[in-house]
Amino acid sequence: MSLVAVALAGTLLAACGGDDDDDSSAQTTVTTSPPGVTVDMVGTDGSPVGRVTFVETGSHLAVEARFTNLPPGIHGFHVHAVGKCDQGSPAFTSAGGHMVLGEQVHPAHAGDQPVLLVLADRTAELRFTTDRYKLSDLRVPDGRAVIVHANADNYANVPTRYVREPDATTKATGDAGDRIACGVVAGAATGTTTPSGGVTTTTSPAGATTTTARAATTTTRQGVTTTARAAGTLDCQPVAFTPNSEDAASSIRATGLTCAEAEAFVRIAGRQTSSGGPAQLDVEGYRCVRVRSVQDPLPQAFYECTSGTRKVTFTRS
Ligand SMILES: [Cu+2]
Repeated sequence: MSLVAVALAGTLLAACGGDDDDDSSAQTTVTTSPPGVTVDMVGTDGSPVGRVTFVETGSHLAVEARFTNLPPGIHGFHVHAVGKCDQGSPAFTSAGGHMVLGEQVHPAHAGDQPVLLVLADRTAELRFTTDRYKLSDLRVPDGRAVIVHANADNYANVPTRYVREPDATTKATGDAGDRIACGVVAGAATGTTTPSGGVTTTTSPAGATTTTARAATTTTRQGVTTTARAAGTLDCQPVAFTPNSEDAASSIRATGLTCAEAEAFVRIAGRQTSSGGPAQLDVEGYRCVRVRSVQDPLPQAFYECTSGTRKVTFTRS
């Protein structure tokens, strides 16, 4: 569950000098550690089942996965939106839908990846490179989750001779089924400070994100605490919501409240949306209207919800 800087060392040998007698100039060794993260994977009973590493190689990420004790066969293998691997039934739905950067549908989600082939001896190894996301996309404040599914991922490739077209679930999930292994990519781990008043400033090492929420001041007078937030806009991460855990708001913008509050809001409002979505949502204290609806190729709905200076806009995809 920990975020560990991967110490896959690149070794640079700088041979010096010629055939002279100066022993001290024989060679110089410089060791560097490419930025990366290591993710420990667990099964539905919490037992370790493997490890996945993500290491920056040039402009791409090299992904290496090793597993033991998984059911033989082909399994969907994705990065999911939220760094939470809660047990439960069904397991690991806390990880939300596939990681989406911008507006994407399966199999073009940023978190969509090659499937995992588990051998008869229940082990699996997979190496690939991806340019669909960067370390900074993994090291967001809420983290991400790596998920192995029970079934294969059909990448929404359902031939039209069988059905008119793949339905929304297929296009969102690839029908990869239950989640049988999960590992947390921890959020940005260093230099996080949370002063009073809800100001969150996160500074991260190279390759990670920097997120700065707007300023806030908290005053307490005669036992009444007032938090005044300065105006500002936050582009928050996608958030998955029930009842279909693969459903996700592809992005959230918020003013007057934190990303965590915006995500909590979307978890409520999102439940009422479906496909193109209704014209209005009913969330106590808010006025929510659909401002746009598109079919590209899945239905998407864009909502604006306001309550005084508090405003959440989100895309239901
Ligand atoms: Cu998945």
